[in-house]
Amino acid sequence: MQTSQDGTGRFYITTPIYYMNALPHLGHAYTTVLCDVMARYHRLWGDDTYFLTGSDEHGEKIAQAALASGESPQAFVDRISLAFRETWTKLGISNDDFIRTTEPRHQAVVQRILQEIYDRGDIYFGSYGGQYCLGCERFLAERELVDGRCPDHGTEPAYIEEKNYFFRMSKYQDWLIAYLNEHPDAVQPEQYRGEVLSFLRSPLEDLCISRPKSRLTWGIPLPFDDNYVTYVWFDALINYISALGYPDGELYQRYWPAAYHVTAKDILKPHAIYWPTMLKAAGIPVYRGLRVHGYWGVDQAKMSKSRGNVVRPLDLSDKYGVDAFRYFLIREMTFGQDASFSEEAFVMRYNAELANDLGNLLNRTLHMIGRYCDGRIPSPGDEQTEERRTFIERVLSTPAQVRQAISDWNPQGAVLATLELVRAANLYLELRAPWTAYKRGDQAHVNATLYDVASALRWTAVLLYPVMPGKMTALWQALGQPGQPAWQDGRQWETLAPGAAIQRGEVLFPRQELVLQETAS
Ligand code: ME8
Repeated sequence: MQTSQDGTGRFYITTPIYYMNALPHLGHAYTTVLCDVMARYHRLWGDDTYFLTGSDEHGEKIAQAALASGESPQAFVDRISLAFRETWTKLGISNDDFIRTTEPRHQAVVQRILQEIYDRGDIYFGSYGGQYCLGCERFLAERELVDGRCPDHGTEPAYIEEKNYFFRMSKYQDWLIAYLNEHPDAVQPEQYRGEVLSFLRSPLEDLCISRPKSRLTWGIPLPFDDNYVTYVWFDALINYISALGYPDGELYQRYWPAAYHVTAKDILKPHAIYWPTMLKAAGIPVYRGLRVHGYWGVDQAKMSKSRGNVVRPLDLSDKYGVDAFRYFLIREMTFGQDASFSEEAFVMRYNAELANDLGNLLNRTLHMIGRYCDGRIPSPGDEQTEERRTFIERVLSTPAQVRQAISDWNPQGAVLATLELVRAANLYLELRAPWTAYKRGDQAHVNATLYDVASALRWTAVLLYPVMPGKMTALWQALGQPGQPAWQDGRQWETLAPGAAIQRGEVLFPRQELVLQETAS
């Protein structure tokens, strides 16, 4: 059976490399957790998976932030980049590599690609004046401005005119339109693909790809003119292949054909327009897919430093546990749409779904297995009733639903399908009432019921493992299973071996009270 979306059994997934001008917030955590969850699902069913994240360390925005904090740019990015890596470790992120754009391995590839495109005649020297948004680190077309301001940053762009190098992006406009039409899967969800195609209906301008060193020194020098450094996007996008050791690296050969980039909608254009045309100009195949998600707001407002409502991921994971935080992010946001964060909603979901639905099911099941079955997973027996068959069918169809949801880039759907299974198991317990069967001495009924529910819990541990690796390992071990949750293909029911001794440890998801603290911004 082919196991990945590209039919090769391989899966390469990347986060954006975040700007190292401030500490990570909820938005960065979401994309990174999401990619981690996707990578872990693919690893679960045996795909050869590679997961990359990293840091974008050059450019004016970062040089200014370093200046403001009184540090050299290098010392500043060293510090922030370390903070990002520490955050990812604490959030259980299982990336295979972390690329920094200040690393020589990256700079060498950027210079090589610049030279290649220059030699092919697609980079030229010219003069340009335009509206530059520092927040976006790009020139905005007049038609992108709203009331003279950048719609994303709410700031007025600065008019900049200077002599620079340009990438002949306009030359690739027709090619890109044809490519996107022939590869409808390249940019998804559909609304974002539509946005790109609609932007491409107007003429595409060439891309300014340099900054004079007289104005900015914090960047990679152009290999063909030492008076200039590379523009941030031309530098940053290349991380996706420099980290794989382009052009000769084994990792590049192995993973580039299976590449999926994940970003939020703010950087759709650089990823859907600049990057494919850059790749085309350099003679490199286009990535397999760009997957674009929406924006997190906080309590219905935009998250921003000036509003003082920036959500720090470690505050939440320290308070409620890393797995609960990961669960909420994936469960709450529908991929592609915007979502709003509030601690009330977080605690409500936690209590209803993790503490009640899942936590109580586990507590009751372990308690009854302890009491009625000598603390060992009972034998399933051979009862063939309709209600039992229906439940078993239900359990066995869930793994396929989860797998389909992941292949559709619907991780929320994967979580909800598993949650439905948990709810069905709670109903099954009520319906079968093993406690009354025990009183009347019907041990076969008790055993069959508790075996079935324990099997559902076993699958729950497997199916939610990518989202909550720590807690689902604890659940798995509570059921007396060795090691960590493992996927088993096939529809066989008896994957849970009878006789295993259950382990009753700490409560998996203790109920939480909502305590809101004033947090310093
Ligand atoms: O754009 N909701 O870096 P960046 C959801 N360095 N996701 C959010 C978010 C929010 N409110 N805010 C940020 C850059 N993100 C470039 C990328 S890639 C070659 C170079 C996430 O630090 C989301 O993934 O501004 C978004 O696309 C990214 O952070 C932007 O990060």
